[in-house]
Amino acid sequence: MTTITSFTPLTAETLPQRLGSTAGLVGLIGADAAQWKVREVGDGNLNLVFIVEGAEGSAIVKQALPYVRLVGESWPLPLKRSFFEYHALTRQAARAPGTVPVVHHFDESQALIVMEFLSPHIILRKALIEGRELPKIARDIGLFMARTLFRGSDLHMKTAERKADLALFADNVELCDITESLVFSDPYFDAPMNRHTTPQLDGVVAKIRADRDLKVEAQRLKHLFAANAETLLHGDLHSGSIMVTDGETRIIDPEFAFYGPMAFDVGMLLANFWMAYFAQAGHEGDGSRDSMRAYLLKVIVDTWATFRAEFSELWRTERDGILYQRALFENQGDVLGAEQALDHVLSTLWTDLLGFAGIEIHRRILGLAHNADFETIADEDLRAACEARALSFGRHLAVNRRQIHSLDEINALAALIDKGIAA
Ligand code: SR1
Ligand code: MG
Repeated sequence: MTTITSFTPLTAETLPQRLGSTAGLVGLIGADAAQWKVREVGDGNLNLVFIVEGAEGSAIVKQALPYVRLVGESWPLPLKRSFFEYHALTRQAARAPGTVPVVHHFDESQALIVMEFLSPHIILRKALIEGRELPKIARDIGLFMARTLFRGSDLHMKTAERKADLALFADNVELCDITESLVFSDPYFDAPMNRHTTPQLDGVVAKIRADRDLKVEAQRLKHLFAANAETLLHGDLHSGSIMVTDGETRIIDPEFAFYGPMAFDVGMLLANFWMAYFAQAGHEGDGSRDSMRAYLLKVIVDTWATFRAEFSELWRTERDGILYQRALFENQGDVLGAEQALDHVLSTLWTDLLGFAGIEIHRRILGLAHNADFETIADEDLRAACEARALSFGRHLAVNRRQIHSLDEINALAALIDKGIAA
């Protein structure tokens, strides 16, 4: 093995030589590094990702780069995001067992994580674009969110442990900054890295930048994101951060992890299901997607129902932190008081998640980082029509969220907008 002390990016050629004595990798795939087959498969915005196959198995080696891969070296980004990803994965594995890839090795100086290669899993976003109706995702993701968000918060954690963790993740500044800028601000002014389907959406974009109510709501939600350190978030929970088979769901890529509002993860996730819904019209070349549309709206309903049920169960059984202590409620025989408090927590979460969902929709169509759901629609007029409908829906979510009381109600509106009956 070559000993390298300062950070050096791996290549498919250098990886066997550099990691040939790494116990966490050798133990997994076999010791004869000369036989390893290595492919770089990273297609995300930030990192290198290698699949390494040896005589005895396979593994993923993920390495951060000192810049944003999507943009290039002109946008430096610290390697420490790999440290936060590693620590987030260990916490998620403890709080929601079986939901994230198993980590076998972490090298902080090389910003690399060796982890389980998930196969035959594919990225959920790709599956939804293909029209695959996966039977387990709503339940699996609903449970993942409830367990990680509840168990990482002051509702459950011991206060000293939680405050130490809060301090640890507070240093993930640059990745928070990406979200603060790209998600909450850039789409609403002429930011240099923005792009949109042009000229088709030019008029819509001008209207959005002049939309005072929408901009105020975007900033109120940014305020919440920046100031409400409620729990350890995944931080980038979209359909590109989830790998699936029909029978299994795993959540990947928590490098944006930090302490923020619970509603952010839930809202971002549901927004990506709604965007998949509005993109279906662009993927109808091979036949009607009506069944897929109905499936996606049901996934949204079922994900939230699972989340609520599990969060409520944890509230009743694992509420051992500093908030809403049992001493004030159950221990005085006031079970209803605890239920009333739960209702308040869930109702705030509901309103906020709708807002975050609306904002996520805007940034995926108007900002730097777009979604394959829309981007793979080759006909630009059709793509723009799908995007315009999603934007109109996203504005309802962000601006009118306090008046929305159920998913049935908002999904009915989504269907009317999708059919061109409402705007
Ligand atoms: C510069 S990074 C752009 C986006 O990619 C990541 O997946 C996050 O969603 C981020 O906002
Ligand atoms: Mg990612």
